[in-house]
Amino acid sequence: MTKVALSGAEGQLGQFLRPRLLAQGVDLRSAGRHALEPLRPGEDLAHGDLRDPENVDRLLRGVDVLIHMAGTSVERPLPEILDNNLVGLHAVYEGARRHRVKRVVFASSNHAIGMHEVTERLGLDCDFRPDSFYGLSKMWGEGLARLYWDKHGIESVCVRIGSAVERPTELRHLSTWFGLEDLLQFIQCCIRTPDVGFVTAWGVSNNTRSYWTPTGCARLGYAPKQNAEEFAAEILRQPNPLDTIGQRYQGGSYARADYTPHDQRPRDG
Ligand code: 15L
Repeated sequence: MTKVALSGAEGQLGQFLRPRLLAQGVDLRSAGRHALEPLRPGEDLAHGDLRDPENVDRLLRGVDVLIHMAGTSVERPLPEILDNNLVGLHAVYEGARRHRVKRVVFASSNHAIGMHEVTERLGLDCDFRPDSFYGLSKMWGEGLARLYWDKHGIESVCVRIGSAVERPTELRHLSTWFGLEDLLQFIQCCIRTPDVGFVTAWGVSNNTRSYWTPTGCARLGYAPKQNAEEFAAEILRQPNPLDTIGQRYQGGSYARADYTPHDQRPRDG
């Protein structure tokens, strides 16, 4: 039976996935930075800062597939991003190498490409255009995952997660929503598919207004069933919380934050 580890189990997506994967009979080890309360007697748990190789060893011993949800998941000052999303991720991939983990599911983000304008429809081969240090760390993470596949044979699924929330709540979500049932299906595909090699996929539902294509992933057998359009009428009645800059870029508020207006940029020679 496939042994699966889930890091970041105390985070928003980890909290959603952990009980559901257990209920489906997945042989799961869950880990957070701090000790977790067991959801059932004898649940396999680990914890600790993943920059420490001993904690990584406890997380990965005997594991086939790591669902790596740990790390900083929003924009933060650069030193925090460097520690958690670069140093921490490197420690995890080195651990995967020590323990011959077959596959890592790396939670990348749409913010790695968030400076593309909302009028663009992007394929997976689009240029990286990070909208924040957070997005930049996800671009680096995808590069690290590629390195460990090419050089060390560790498979990775880099999932560029859109807006993984229970239901869309603002206009941007009509394009970026990753419904939680689709997220669960996506993770199940990542666990079950025999060989994937290195694959990048959009973590997105089958949204009519998606910025990204394809919304599914043939290599994983992922075929999203949810569509944010179902909520469109309700959302279109509400004001858009983003200002004109935020509305212009796919990354929304991440693109807006710390944005230098054109009249304050360097002048042409
Ligand atoms: C992300 O990557 C973040 O982790 C999440 O908090 C949201 O901001 C999401 O992207 C989004 O773009 O909606």
